[in-house]
Amino acid sequence: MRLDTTKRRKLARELSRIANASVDDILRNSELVPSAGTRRIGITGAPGVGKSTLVGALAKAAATAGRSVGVLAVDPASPYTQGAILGDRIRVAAATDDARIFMRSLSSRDTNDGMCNNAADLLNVLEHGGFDDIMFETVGVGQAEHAVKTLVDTVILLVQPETGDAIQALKAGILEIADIVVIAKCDLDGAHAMRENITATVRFGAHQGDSWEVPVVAVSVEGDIGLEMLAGYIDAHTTWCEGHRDRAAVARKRAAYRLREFLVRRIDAVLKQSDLMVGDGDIGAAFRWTVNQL
Ligand SMILES: Nc1nc2c(ncn2[C@@H]2O[C@H](COP(=O)(O)OP(=O)(O)O)[C@@H](O)[C@H]2O)c(=O)[nH]1
Ligand SMILES: [Mg+2]
Repeated sequence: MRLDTTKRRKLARELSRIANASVDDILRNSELVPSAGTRRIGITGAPGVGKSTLVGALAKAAATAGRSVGVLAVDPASPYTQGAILGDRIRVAAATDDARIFMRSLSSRDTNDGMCNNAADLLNVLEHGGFDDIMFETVGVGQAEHAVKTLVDTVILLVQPETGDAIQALKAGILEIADIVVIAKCDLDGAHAMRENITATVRFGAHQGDSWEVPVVAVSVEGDIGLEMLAGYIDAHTTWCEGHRDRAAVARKRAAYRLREFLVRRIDAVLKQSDLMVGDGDIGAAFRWTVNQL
């Protein structure tokens, strides 16, 4: 599939509309386009770990192989706009000219939670762009961690040598959400030791309790190392999902995520009005008042 300018603009406009939609807006048009069943790949990790660069390289490789890719990043620092990757610091800038690639970044709703509004709806809209693959880049903190696990099929977690990333990842339990761990920027010192370390941890944890063994891959986009191997693991995980995941159960989880997000936003809106009531001491009354406002 190739996107012409008209299709690109239309998709970009639709994504903006959904990104800014209130819960009521969404519910008014709640016959949301259903998921098209497109393969969804989540790329997550700390800011600056190399997510956007890796997404650019993976998208470019896919496009070269004739696949089309739609990318959504929840991070305004990600250098994408209306279907392009910005800035010459990204070596894969050529990817942007590829008619098979569409990239878009959005702001997260606040700095702590790392997720945008209506993520489930945005991914469904992107799917209906007709791409072969969808990639979803997030910083993987707060709600974003839960969102990426629920809303994508394959979660790729990036960690970087020479930082506290590995320790942080272990502490935060974020390794738990990974289907594939990437030691990013493996051209930097310490990548090998880190790979050993994380591999041991992942094996020890054997956290998924199923037949998928989480691979730990060292990748450098700068040095063109490990990209093919990573693409191979992504394909292997897709095949594994087909054999081991119940699509109906996945759809139910995604629907539950969507409902929960709407409810949380409504509760937040109501709480903004009920601050004074909570302050006056009668917590039971405040609770009943708040529930009644929903
Ligand atoms: N040495 C090295 N630097 C990289 C590599 N990949 C990305 N970077 C650099 O790391 C910085 C952050 O990259 P970016 O993709 O924006 O990270 P993000 O915030 O996780 O999306 C940029 O300056 C990149 O050029 C790599 O493979 N090796
Ligand atoms: Mg980025």
